[in-house]
Amino acid sequence: MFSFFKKKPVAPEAPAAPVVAPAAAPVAAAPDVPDLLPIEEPAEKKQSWMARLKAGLSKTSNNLSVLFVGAKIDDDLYDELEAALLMSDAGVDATEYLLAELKRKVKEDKLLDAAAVKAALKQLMTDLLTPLQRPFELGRHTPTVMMISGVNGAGKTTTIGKLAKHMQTHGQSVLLAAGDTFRAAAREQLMVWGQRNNITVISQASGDPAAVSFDAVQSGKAKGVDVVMVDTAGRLPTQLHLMEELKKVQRVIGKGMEGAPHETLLVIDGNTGQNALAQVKAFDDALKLTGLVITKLDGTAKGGILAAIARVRPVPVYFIGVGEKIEDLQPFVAAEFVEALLG
Ligand SMILES: Nc1nc2c(ncn2[C@@H]2O[C@H](COP(=O)(O)OP(=O)(O)OP(=O)(O)O)[C@@H](O)[C@H]2O)c(=O)[nH]1
Ligand SMILES: [Mg+2]
Repeated sequence: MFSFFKKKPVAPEAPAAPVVAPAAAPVAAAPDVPDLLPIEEPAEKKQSWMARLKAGLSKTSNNLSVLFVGAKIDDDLYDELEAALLMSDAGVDATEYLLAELKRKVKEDKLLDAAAVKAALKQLMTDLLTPLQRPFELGRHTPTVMMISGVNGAGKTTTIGKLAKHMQTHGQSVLLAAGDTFRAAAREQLMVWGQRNNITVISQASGDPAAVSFDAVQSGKAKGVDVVMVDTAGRLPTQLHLMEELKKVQRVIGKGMEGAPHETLLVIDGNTGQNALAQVKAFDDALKLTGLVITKLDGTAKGGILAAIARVRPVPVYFIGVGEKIEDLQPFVAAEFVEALLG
């Protein structure tokens, strides 16, 4: 079973979300929102996704796997494992944590062969990453307002495009705000894309990102659309005035609709190494992120950065991307990811 979005069929004040949406959804505000669970992926599609994820993370998985081939369980193995984890972008904290836990497990369970130690590492990694796994919920608000942030070129606009199309195929109406008002080309890119895909894009030539976002939220409310996604211009966390501008966009969205944005996402390029962790910290400090999207795991990404995030700043990872096609963006599933990393 494979789900892309999780629909929230209960009223906001209701307690914990059910794992599977009941068939008869008692939604007062949006009675015609279709049930989005479960969604079966064709086996061959799912396979090609795993193959791409595996290929993307092959550098790390090769480095880790080779250590365990016919290895003795000794200090040399632990030293090499430490180096391989650090090389994978796991960072010092997660590396030390994983090594200490692994040593404890080896002793406790009296593990004697390398394959069993590798299996124990796999389990530890899965346990570490599982808290990052969180289904993306739709249907709780009308509209669900999402704001997308990130450094330049991380994959924000591409991700918005893919998410919009996925949402459309799940019967959701989508409206986009061209909040990247720095470059005319960025606005054009989104407008053309919107026309081609029959998705309304709110844009303003006179570029104030907060105003565009406000308009989009107002329009989304008036039209009763399901999802409003606000694109923003790329910026570095060190560009303090631009970070302030982003906070303003977020505040003004809240003036357009109370409680919005319901999701504030950070898009990270999976190839950025340890700097990705600095990005998560800085954007989270500024915006209180609700989730991450990690893109470009098909390139030279090493994957260990998720372990670093899990240990140091555990913001949920909603989606991961392994390419530029629509099906290349999928929900993050810890067990799948670890299979690709240590399979
Ligand atoms: N290989 C690969 N390329 C990707 C992926 N996601 C996005 N890209 C590419 O990355 C480049 C930048 O993507 P954009 O979506 O424009 O990035 P952005 O964050 O909106 O960039 P700015 O608005 O300029 O800050 C484009 O060439 C995308 O096609 C991915 O998962 N894999
Ligand atoms: Mg962009």
